[in-house]
Amino acid sequence: MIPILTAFDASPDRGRGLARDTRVRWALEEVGQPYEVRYLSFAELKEPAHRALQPFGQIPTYEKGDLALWETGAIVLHIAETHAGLMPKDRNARAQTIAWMFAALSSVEPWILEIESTHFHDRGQAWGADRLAQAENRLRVRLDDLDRALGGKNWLIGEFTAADILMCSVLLRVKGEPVLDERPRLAAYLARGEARPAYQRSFAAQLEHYQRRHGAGS
Ligand code: GTB
Repeated sequence: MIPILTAFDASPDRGRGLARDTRVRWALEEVGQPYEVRYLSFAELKEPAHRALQPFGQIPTYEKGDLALWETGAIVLHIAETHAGLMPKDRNARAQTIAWMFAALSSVEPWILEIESTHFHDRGQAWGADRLAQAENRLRVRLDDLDRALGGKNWLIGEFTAADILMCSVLLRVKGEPVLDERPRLAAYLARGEARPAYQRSFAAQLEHYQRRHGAGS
């Protein structure tokens, strides 16, 4: 049975791979699981049919047989638990992998989202500059800690796991920015993730959809 994902029909990033379906595609590509995609307009996201799959009216979702799942952390964990290749067999290494998956989504990603949200919503507000400075500082501290924990390893727990898919996907949001470039080990870690053929395929698939539907130059 082929899983079906949902994704933006017209991703606001014009297919640069920043929407969260890319991390799910990446996981599926890593384990060699073919998938289909149902593309949704912004209006369709908020319709009852989609909210029945995703309570918050967001992408991505994952349907396979009688399972309908949402939240990228849960989806990637499910893929890792039902296919070989993304989750170590050793019990402690598995627990460490899951810890890093949570860390990517609850200890690192929120500060990146806070910066983006402040840029977007609070630009020009009296409190905007202070809020931005605070979020940027928190992110710097978190990335210093992440850098130290990664150390000289290629991947978070040594071997490549589902945790690296989530952590690299989160770091992609600050790719090319000083906060990442000033931490060369983290920039190199992200580059290793992006160089993986499975990531390349996931990126190409979502870009191909955007360009076919909306044009390469738009
Ligand atoms: N915690 C959820 C998860 O991990 O699955 C968050 C899901 C989520 O934020 N989905 C976003 C969404 O559906 C798309 S990924 N938003 C529509 C809505 O809430 O109405 C976030 C995103 C969107 C666009 C870009 N971009 O253009 O660069 C990047 C990331």
